[in-house]
Amino acid sequence: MVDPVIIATWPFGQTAVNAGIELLAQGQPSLDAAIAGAQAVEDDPKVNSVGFGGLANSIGTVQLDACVMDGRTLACGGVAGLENIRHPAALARRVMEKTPHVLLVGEGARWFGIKEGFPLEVLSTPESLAEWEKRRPGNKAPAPKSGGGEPPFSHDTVTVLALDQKGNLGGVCTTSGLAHKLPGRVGDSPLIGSGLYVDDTAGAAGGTGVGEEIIRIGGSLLMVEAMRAGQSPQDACELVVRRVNALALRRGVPPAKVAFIALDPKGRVGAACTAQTEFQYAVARAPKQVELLKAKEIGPEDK
Ligand code: SD4
Repeated sequence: MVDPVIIATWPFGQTAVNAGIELLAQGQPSLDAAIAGAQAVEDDPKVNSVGFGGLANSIGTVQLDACVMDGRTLACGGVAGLENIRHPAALARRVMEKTPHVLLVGEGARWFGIKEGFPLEVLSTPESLAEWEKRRPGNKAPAPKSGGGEPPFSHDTVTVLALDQKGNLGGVCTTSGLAHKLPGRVGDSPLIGSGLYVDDTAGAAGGTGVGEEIIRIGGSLLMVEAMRAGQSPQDACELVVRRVNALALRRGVPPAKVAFIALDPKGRVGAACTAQTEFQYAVARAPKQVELLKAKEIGPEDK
């Protein structure tokens, strides 16, 4: 039997790993634990970047992105630009399990959710609307221009990676994406290989931050392939951050704020982020043993 472990992005990842480790300790599969953990964050209205209470796009509509992946078989599913359904990760799982497809978008994803019995809801809260208004472009000094043409926002996708007692890996990535994004904009989070990739034979990896920069380098697949080639999860995360930095240099822009986490089949974890991202992540190895850790920051000049 393998000692289970679960890892999730940002301080609210503690909510996710707390929920997920209970299931793992009972012998539940990694994907179930990762989805339960992600859903605890989706349901939290205080987290205004994931699920219910997420920040809206430029025309005031909340559009959610999510994907899930099962490391045993590489089965995966995703939804993008999803409106009015608060549990995009659970719906992504239905795409994986009940359709021959990997990704459903927009109205089609919503239609599928209704068909699957998901209730329709207004996802904005008075608090998320107030925060959205505060962050309206022009309401505040613009953030420094970066590789992603980065507007002022905080980075708050929840990506959850889990290893269960049988040694299988599962992962979830779920977000409302960048606040004030263009309607229809899809980030890295629902894209297999970008926001998430999971393969039992190599490792699991996920990202958060400016999605355009993560998509550009296929961030999560890159990390998993680095682990397959023998790198530790920590080295794999640092490799992709260096890739983001090098690409920003080539493009003549400051590196975007991005962060990555990784977990291998041995239960080793890693995390790294670009400069000034101040990325923290949560790790649980047993119920009541939750740690919040600070990721290594790597700037363009760091070797
Ligand atoms: C996106 N990667 O939509 C997401 C946003 C994010 O922390 O991670 N914020 O680009």
